[in-house]
Amino acid sequence: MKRKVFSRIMTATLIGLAAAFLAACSADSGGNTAGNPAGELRRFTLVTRSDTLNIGDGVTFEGFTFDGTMPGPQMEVNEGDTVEITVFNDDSVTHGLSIHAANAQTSNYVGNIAPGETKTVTFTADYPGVYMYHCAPGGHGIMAHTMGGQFGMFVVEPKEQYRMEAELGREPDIKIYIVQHEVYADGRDFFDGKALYVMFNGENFRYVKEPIQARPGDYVRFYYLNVGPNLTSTFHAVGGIWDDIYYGGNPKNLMHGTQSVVSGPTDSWVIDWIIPAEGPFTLVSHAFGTQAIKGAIGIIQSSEDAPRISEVRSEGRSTPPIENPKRFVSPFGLGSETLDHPVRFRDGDRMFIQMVGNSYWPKRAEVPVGSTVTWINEDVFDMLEGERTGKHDVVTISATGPDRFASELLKHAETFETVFTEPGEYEYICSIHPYMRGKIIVYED
Ligand SMILES: [Cu+2]
Repeated sequence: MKRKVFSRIMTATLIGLAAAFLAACSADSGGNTAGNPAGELRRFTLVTRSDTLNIGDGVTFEGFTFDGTMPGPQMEVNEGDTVEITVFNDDSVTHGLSIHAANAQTSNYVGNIAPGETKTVTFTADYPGVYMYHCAPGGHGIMAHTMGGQFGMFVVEPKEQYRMEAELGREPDIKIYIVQHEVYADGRDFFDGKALYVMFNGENFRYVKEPIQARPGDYVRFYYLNVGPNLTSTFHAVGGIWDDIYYGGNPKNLMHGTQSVVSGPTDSWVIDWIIPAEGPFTLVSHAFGTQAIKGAIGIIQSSEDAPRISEVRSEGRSTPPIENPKRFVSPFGLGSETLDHPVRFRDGDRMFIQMVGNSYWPKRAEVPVGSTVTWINEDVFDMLEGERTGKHDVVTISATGPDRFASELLKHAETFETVFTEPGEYEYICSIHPYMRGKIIVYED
């Protein structure tokens, strides 16, 4: 039966069940399972939705989540467990789930989940290690939704002990679960790999603001996952050398004594380390300009009298968004004017608006009366349909002037143009990805 995936697909009319699923989620997901005998049935429930999140320091983020946090819930099982994950799509757009801990094509069972629908996948956790999961509506949507905030960590604790644990005869003093991930301002930057922020567990400099407390000599284990979705990280402790590192977190993949671990998108490590002294140890992705300086820094504060903590979990913080954020990051929507600057075109300019990474770019364009504006679809994945495709259109949803426009669905490199005859503000969306928003401001020349 191993490695065999069972599907139990329940089509749903499930508003009543949603509450039950939410309750089940808080009851079942999360929590350390170490000590359970192997081979148990472990049930988890995830809820997909559109969300606005507080990501710290007066900044909010609008995207998609599992269970309302970015990263989503951390799930842990033991090697050999049977894992059942139910996904309820509590949104108006299609979502799904891809779970790397299964040696099986899980998106066949929990991919492409329509609004209001619930699907379940069951698999056995055959390989120990630290795994990524992410949204999987299918096709182009998989990439867009993963960038949009839908990802998390799934840990399969091994039957075989890690070397240091066996040698010391005890579990680590502290388990630190870290998901490194990028935040993008828009789909153009996503294409170009130009992250706005790079975070540990959902917040810039989260563990600089709240250092992780430890004592000299503590046995610390990191579960480190680089979600990406684009950048390759080099995780390092300033003032330390990693004692034991395990690629993917599998006890069979042991190496010793390195200054860093290299992780492409979705790569992971288990790192066992004895804290060598008192003092701060800065945790950092050593890609300084593209990652560390943008948020991928944390601190372990080591002192003899540090308060005792047993774990640091990887879920994003669950706090409601603040009321007047200084910045509103919305990769698919209009975002903040100070981030998503209006681009002012002049008479005689060629005026192109790209559709790229499920966003319009520039999101706001100012054009003189009489302008012809051309939209061009730079998304390449133009197969499939609905949430799974990179085909887009432009449709007016509100206007203070008389001009209205509605294009055909554009495939890659196809264009649509329209002329603006009167001043006004014209807001538009993509009819099949309605969270994509753009604005044309027509001014008197
Ligand atoms: Cu999704």
